[in-house]
Amino acid sequence: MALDETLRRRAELLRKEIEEHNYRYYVLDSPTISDYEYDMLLKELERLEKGHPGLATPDSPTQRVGGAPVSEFAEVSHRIPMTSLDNTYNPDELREFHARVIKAVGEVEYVVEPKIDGLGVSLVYENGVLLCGATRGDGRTGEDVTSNLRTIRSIPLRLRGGKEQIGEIEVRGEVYLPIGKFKSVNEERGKNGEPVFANPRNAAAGSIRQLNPKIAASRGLDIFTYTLADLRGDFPKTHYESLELMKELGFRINPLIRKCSGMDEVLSRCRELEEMRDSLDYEIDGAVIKVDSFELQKKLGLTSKHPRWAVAYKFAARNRTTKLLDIEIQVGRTGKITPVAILEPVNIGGVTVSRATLHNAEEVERKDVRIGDTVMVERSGDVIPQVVRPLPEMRSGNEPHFVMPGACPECGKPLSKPVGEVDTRCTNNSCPARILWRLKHFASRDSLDIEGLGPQTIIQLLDKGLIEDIADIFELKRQDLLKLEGFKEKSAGNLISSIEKSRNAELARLLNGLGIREVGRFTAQLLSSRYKTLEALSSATEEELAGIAGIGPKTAASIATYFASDENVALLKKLSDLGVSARKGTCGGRLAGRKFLFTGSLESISRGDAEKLVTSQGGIVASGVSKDVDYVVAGSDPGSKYEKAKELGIEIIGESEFFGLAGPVPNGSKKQTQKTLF
Ligand code: 1X8
Repeated sequence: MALDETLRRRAELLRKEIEEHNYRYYVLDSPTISDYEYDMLLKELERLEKGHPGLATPDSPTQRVGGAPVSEFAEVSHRIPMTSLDNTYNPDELREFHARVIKAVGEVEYVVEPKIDGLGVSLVYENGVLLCGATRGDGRTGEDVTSNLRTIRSIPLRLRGGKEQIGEIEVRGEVYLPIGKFKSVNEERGKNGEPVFANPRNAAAGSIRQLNPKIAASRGLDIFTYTLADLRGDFPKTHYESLELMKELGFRINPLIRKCSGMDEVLSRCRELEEMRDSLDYEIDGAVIKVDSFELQKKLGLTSKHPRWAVAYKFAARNRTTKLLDIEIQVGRTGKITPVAILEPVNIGGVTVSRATLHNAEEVERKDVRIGDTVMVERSGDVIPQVVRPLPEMRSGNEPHFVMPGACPECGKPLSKPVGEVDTRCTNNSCPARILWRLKHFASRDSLDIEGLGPQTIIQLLDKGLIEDIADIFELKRQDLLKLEGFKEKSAGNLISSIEKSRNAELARLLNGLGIREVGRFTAQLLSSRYKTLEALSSATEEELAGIAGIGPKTAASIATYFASDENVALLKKLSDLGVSARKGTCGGRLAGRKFLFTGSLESISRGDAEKLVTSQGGIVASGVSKDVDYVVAGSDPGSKYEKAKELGIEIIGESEFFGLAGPVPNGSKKQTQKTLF
């Protein structure tokens, strides 16, 4: 075989394999190889294509990231218009919709789906390969955002299941930014002095309309697809079947979609979806109800604007206008100053909102929010409510501008705002607000978890001068506690014994509790498994820390700075003199030091959650089979790792044995909800 042919075949094989892993990771949420192994495959393909440009194909996974920036998007006209849905706002309106359907075509089955609050897009495939991706635009004409959509790993670049011959299809769906990603994108933008996004939908729209695909790629967009159109050949008879077909073709379908017969079932499913609203990792603003049969859909037809066979049932809006009564200054644990809007209380989707973040002084200025303004307030998922914008037409003209004070409202020391930074800070380490935060954080569940030492008790202890820093907690006596309001012999005794218990805390908890900037739970865990003692960590150099996988230069610098401060050294000595010592080993410790390798797909938990469970219990996740692996956890369809593990005589366990060792499945594991998919 000619060399070129060998290389071409290798490239083809790599592309197939990489897309398969993409699918397992991004669509099924059940990867079968480690990130490292995946990167190695991708790197090999990149090298091949770079060395032999003729080998590159448009559906290659290397083409997902890094197309060249464009100056504007081309227009795309939709062959089938992208209609919008008619909205209903209460059960009565939904029953009216049902009555119209019944009148026209008789009894029907419905499919009820969550309505994703994102950005509608269309994806056209030709001969099984993604040809064009466009925004909805005005429904007739959208924008060609193919290079940005390619960066979404759950969009197949090539259809799966040997269906390449399927001809030309169009798939529609909703691109969205997961709420967790929305929070981090906004946090980053706030830090850089860029305007924050009001909600995940704006963030998704802004990301898809990025002219530079590298930026779009960095945001972490995802998609749920929900419509299959224009398929030549064997077309399914119902919408539900078309969803199943889309799943086979490699598309990501929302796991909460259900078939319902009759309006009572539909309404009860809508209520269930509304109840789930706050626990999802994406925003939904309602439910979509569709007639399942395509034949009946066709019979029902369209009005000039909307299909007659589908309707949206909208949940209560997540934004409301209210009065901005004042802007307060909040001092955080690290001294960061946040302007907080004090609002006339307003109910937003079942939650009373009386405070909202304004992020920083620049943001207040940019939005031109003034005290006394009527403002639009928005709440997404469990994110802190935000002031989106003022309504200037409601002004009387007497609304004063906000002025950032020059001194900390808590300690009176001057505030500092280094040139080039966005955040204003109180740099006084002894600022009472900062001390209170530090103590609360130290006693909190993720840190030392001192039961009975809540914010109210801490405030009383500070007020009475019984504590000033975290070490003072360990000098408290029963008599001290009896001086506090609400403390009796029993409660005082209980608190003293929970403080005693935490004197010998796990290193990861102690590290988290110290409140070192950039060191949260995860990093604390990582550091504690690497350095078994606080002393060892404190003598690590910045370079050494930066060399640890998972620790960035900023975190390394922050840790080094923490341990270089005389004040912190004195605090740590005080803790140690009081007998506070970090226990060796890591948090939880049920799996301390034991190494696990996963292969095959797990039933009741996602791979990511299973791995987190291992690390949270002090165990280690291995990426390949080797003699030092203690257990191989085999799910269904285990791969070659299983054979190799058998060869090496490593103990192979199933899922239930794994949970026996590690403890129960944590709540909210993604896989638990996905199990019900179809
Ligand atoms: C819009 C949306 C639809 C669905 C989910 N989210 C949306 N935003 C769905 O069908 N599952 S359908 C739709 C439309 O037709 N405009």
